[in-house]
Amino acid sequence: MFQFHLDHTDTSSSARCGRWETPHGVVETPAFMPVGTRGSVKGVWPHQLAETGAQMILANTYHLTLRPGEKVVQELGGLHEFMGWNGPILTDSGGFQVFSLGALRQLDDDRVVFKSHIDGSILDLTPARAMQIQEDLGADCIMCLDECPPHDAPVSKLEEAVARTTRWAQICRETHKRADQALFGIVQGGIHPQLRERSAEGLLKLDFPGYAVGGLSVGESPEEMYRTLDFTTPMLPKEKPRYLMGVGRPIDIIEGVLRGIDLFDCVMPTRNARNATAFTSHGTVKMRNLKYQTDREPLDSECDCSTCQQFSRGFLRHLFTVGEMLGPMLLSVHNLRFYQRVVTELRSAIKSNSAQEFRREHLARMR
Ligand code: PRF
Ligand code: ZN
Repeated sequence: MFQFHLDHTDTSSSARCGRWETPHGVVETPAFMPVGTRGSVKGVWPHQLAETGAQMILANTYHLTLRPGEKVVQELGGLHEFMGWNGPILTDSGGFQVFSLGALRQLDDDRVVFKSHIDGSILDLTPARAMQIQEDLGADCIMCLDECPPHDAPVSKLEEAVARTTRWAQICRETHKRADQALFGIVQGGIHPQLRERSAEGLLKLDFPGYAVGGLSVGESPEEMYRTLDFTTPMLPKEKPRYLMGVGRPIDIIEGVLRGIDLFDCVMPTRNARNATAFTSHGTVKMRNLKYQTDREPLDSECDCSTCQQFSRGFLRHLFTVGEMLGPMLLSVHNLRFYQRVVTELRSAIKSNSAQEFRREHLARMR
């Protein structure tokens, strides 16, 4: 279980393509995972997700433990059966959501206490509890409980976060029992080489089946994020999958792949779709714009998604103007297909040693 075969490494960069075997199927890497925070990729049927080329999707421990509760999900057959997605699933551990949703109450050596954003009840998340919840949910790949400080946190706070994340990773490693789940360690340490090194070193001793790079896309500049990847991915074992959490724009995915990242997730394609923002082969466009009122053309003439095969820009604009739910649904499918084409094209570019060239062409097209 969870064999990771590297097929090829690009000669012009650190980009690699591979095949990751999970109990619910193979993931060809580099891969992009759509986000289904509460067990649903908003507005998109599972069969449509598969049609966009999605192989693996992400769900969140924090949201699912609050509602409906992991025991309910377990009772209903586990996350795959519950959400009607029979492919691979990854769950995030909950720590990051506690911080980013401002639910944080108290952070100790051994736990993070938070107040539910739903009913105000107090929840107590320990590394062991994060493992129990994720075992009950039953995803294929689960994450250690970590601490992700904001970008502007003082270095002393970043150091504390690395120490806490390392200690918690140890507990997660010892507590986690399901052999049909891969548990990933998460490297923290902000944009500081020494802290990333310390974090990676502590996690490598625990010999996880894969490693995530956390703590990025939290307010630093794109250049700082790329530089951090420049020195962080080489600290991680070549023969194991590497996952860059919560990133990002299409260009960030390309830059991450060039630096040796295999897995990505981001709410951007679906969240932007709900705000009427479309990714196209020539950059992002706002579908509410009056200039589309009588436009008969498909959203993107170079797109092969089901939305672009059937509907005009004029119709899409109309849906958003009047607030029809079909607007976000159709645009989510289109944006997700755009992201999947980026990673699919990256995989073939890597095989022909032209990942750098792909990046140049992408930037030229977007201008
Ligand atoms: N840790 C966890 N989940 C995350 C992050 C992190 O650092 C990020 C940072 N971009 C997104 N999601 N557990
Ligand atoms: Zn399309």
